[in-house]
Order: sequence, then structure tokens, then C-alpha cells
Amino acid sequence: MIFRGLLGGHRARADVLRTTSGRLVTMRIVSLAGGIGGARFLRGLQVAEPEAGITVIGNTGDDITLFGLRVCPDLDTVMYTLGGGIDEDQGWGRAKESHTVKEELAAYGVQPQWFGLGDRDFATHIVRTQMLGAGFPLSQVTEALCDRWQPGVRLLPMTDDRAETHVVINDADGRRAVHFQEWWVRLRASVPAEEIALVGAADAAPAPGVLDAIREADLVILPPSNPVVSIGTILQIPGIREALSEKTVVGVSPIVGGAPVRGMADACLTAIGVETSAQGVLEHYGAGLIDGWLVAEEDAATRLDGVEVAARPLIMHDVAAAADIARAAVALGRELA
Ligand code: FO1
Repeated sequence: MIFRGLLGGHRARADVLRTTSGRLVTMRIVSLAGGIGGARFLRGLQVAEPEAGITVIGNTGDDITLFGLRVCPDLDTVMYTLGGGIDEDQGWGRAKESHTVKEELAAYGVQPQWFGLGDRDFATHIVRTQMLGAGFPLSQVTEALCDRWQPGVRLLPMTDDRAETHVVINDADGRRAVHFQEWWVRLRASVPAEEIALVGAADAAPAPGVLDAIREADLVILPPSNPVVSIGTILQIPGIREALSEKTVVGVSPIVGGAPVRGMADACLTAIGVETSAQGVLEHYGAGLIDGWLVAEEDAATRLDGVEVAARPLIMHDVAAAADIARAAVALGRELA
């Protein structure tokens, strides 16, 4: 029973000191992660560094309450991708999914109908909502859900507090703030974002274990997740950016040759006045945070004082390619440490 899984929570701590195969950890890596790009990179990192103990600090700014259920897209994308349950083509949601519940909800005319929740995925949100309602913090709920999925990493939400990304737009319905998911999924970021704000960030605290994991890390990696609404949100949780600035941090550029590899990071970068380029994102993160920056060969001219730039192919067209990129990120980190 999932609650019993929760009571064994301390066991998860011990697991961090051992890899899934029980071997002692040779290197402790912390990775901040958002959705699809981050999850795919992490799957490569597990192949590249099977002996490493990996802690993932997951973005919860995308979280949304729908039909009374709490949905955590980026945590679920990491959990399903590393746990073997992801819909590989979509990059989010469950494999072998059906949508009977969604169709029945639509038959009742309930809104929204633009967010595609599958039947299997609903179970995750029901269990999560049940446990949150019983008073368990999101970090313990996530640990319990991962008890089933065994992702092979320790997955921590960036915070247990409410911090949601909202987007200010101005369209035919006037100037207003909408939830990030409505801008991202219903509007496909087609309406310019005048502002992207993480509502609640100032009052949010890092989830238990987040700052300790960063402090104890041998290396921190920022995967090619969205630098604004995934990595950027995690950096806004008080204390996290400061803790990272003490560590060796290697980032992987999410922009290749002036365009995002996938998703709509360009719409997000434009919204905050940052150029959609490996150079622009590096300057946005800053040399105070980044020590090493992995860029695609076409972006080899990227430079910033105090940052070691390395160029290589960055397209993760399969797990092996993701593993090669992860291997290069770890090598750059080792060189800088
Ligand atoms: N993305 C879409 O483009 N369309 C959807 O209908 C959709 C549903 C959805 C359901 C659960 C979930 O965990 C993710 C879902 N996503 C969908 C992806 C989601 O918007 C993004 O993964 C992140 O929020 C941004 O990384």
C-alpha cells in the first residue's frame, strides 16, 4: 500500500548512497530538471554514469489543479521517463494511454478540455491529491509515487510550497494573467507573454533535502530544460541559486543554432528579453552560476569570462546520444572541479 511505502521513507535516504544495483555511489550528481528535455537528458546520464547517485530537483511551477486534482507535469515526466512508463512520442503522459475519463468529463461539459489527461495518468493525480489532502507534503508524496516507479534517482520537488507560473497576456479578451499551462497548451504560446511570473516564489522554501543535496553534490548539471519556465523557476526559490553558486555547475544549452531543440523556449526567452541563442542563455544564467557550458558545434563561438565552453553535437535523438552528451557534461565538470 502506498502509505506503507511512505513510512519506509528513510529507506529512500539510504538508497541515495547506493545505486539501484546496490553498488556504492562513486559520485553525487544534482540535476535541476523541467519536462521532456530534462527527463531525456537524465535517462542518458543514468546510462553514462551508472555508479553515480543522482538527485533531481524538479520544477513545480507548471503544477495545476484540474477537476480538483493536483497535476505535477514536470515531476511526472521525470518519474515516468526514468521509470519506463512515459509516452515516448509525446514526451509526457503515460504510454498505452486511453482517454475515457477525459471524454466523459467533456460529455458533462466541464472545463478545461484543452489539457489531455489520460486514464492511467488520472490515477497518479488521484493518489497525489489524496495524500496531499491527508497532510503529506509534496516531497513525501513524490517519494511515495517513486516507490512504485523506481526511477533510479531521488526526485525532489523544488519546494513543498505553492509556487505557480502564470503568464500575463493581452488578447481579444483583454489583459490578464493565465496559468502557464493555458498559455503553453491551449494557446501554444501563440500570444506574446508580456510577463512570466512565478506566483508565490518569494514565500516558498526549498523542499526538505534540496539544499543538503546541493551542498553534498560533487557536480551540479543543468540539463537542456527550458531556461525560463523550468530551470528559471527552480532558481527563483530562495536559497537555491545561492547554494548552487558554491558548486561546480555545468549547463547544457537548450538552444542549438538560434532555435530551441524542442518546445517553445524561444517564446519564453523573448518574453524576458533574452536572445534565443546559446550565448543569450549563458549570459542570462550568468558566470556566477555556470562554470562549464556545453554548446552545439554551430555555437562554438559562445564565450563568457569565467566560463569554460565546450562544443559537441547536442541533439538527443536516442538514449545513446543523450548518454554521450551527459558523459561530456560530466567530463567537463570533472575538468573544472
Ligand atoms: N502538453 C500539451 O501540449 N498538451 C497536453 O494536452 C498536455 C497534457 C499533459 C498532461 C499531463 C502532463 O504531465 C503533461 C501534459 N502536457 C501537455 C505537457 C505539459 O504541458 C508540459 O510537459 C510541461 O508542463 C512543460 O514542460
